[in-house]
Amino acid sequence: MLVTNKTGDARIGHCRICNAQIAPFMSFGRMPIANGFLKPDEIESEYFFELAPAFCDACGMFQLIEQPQPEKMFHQQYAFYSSTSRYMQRHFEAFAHAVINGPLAGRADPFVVELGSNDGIMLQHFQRCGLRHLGVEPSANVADMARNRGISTVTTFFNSKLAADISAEHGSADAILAANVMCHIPDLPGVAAGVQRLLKSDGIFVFEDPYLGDMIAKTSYDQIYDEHVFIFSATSVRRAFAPFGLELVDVAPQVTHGGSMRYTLAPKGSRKASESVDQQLTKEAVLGLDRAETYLKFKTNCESSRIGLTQTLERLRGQGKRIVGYGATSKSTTVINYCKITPEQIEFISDTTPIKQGRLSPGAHIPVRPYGEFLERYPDYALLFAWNHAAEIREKETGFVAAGGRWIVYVPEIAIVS
Ligand code: DWN
Repeated sequence: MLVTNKTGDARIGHCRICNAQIAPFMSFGRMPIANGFLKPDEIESEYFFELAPAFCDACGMFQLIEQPQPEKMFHQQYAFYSSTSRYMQRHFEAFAHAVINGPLAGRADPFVVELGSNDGIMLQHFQRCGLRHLGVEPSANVADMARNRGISTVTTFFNSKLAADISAEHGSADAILAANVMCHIPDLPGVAAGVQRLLKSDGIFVFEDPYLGDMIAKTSYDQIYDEHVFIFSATSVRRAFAPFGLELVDVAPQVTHGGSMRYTLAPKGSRKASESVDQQLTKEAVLGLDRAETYLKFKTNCESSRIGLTQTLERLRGQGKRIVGYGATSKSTTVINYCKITPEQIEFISDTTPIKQGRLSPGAHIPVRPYGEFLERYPDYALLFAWNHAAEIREKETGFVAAGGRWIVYVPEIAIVS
């Protein structure tokens, strides 16, 4: 059953995929919009909801019990631009070329659709190769950026009706792609129906998202926030898409976003599944991803992580150390609010994204400042909120470490490193 709270947001008692009864196994408490970086005069009207995950025993889907309305999260002021990381730019270039040189190779005039195409970080490679493409992106500001770069983009949410419209205008798609998008969509069955409608009978649907197995193994609970209504596994993806005639034919782990999985699906019977699928399903059973006790242990690990981080920050503050956050990530909203981190503990959060600078972090209202301020006067410690970009960041911040600066990390465990 789906009920709405007094602000009209969906709070569920049944699984979004299979309708079995579900209940949260833990709560991270009252949480603001993860990308809701705000101006001081917006504090009064700041929106909160309860961040509480549940695991469906019946179909294995990990999901939020309550998710704010999409319009509260994705809009003209959406604060996340995919192209902020050089590493991610290279990742999406490689993703695009793997599709161009793999499943699209030899096809006459192929047509590619990307769901949640953001600022065009991936589609630009199809455009440069002169391939027919279309991005579907609901956040107007990032969609405008893509269009300004010549990437065909429509500003809307994807569903079965849009699939029919696209198909009527451009024909069926040879490939439908999505990166860090599918896990954001509460009506996954509706999107699966749209994919089924738009995809050619020999087409492929490839998407990647943060992987449940990594999140459990690393206690990276900060992957859980309003936008991520699902955290997928091969088990849950296979079951969720099967009713729409889409079969999981390949899985490939990715290092991005702290551990992701790329899933390839195809119309049933159109392709032979690779061995990777059965291997991953077996791995997930061994990891216990299908068992309720795994999530109770995860809850205990989250609580230990919170205590460890809080104590570390208090100890350093007691020593009079300056601590600055590095990367005003969506993930940091969960950490900051769950651990009740305050502007007294963290002086500011450094971020390279102009739209976040000069604003306050959601919930805790820690100032977000331009990266230049981090460089100008290094703090004693930097709390690495953008831990998923650690390799790229530590490579460029050798000056900080040389000046005696230290990183505070919390994934996979609390540590101070140089
Ligand atoms: O699914 C999602 C993922 C893919 O991206 C979205 N729902 C939203 C977003 O999540 P996030 O905000 O946690 O993503 P990132 O990529 O971890 O965010 C990195 C942040 O850190 C950006 O605001 C840019 C900033 N940054 C920085 O200041 N200096 C990043 C790098 C690499 C840097 O060197």
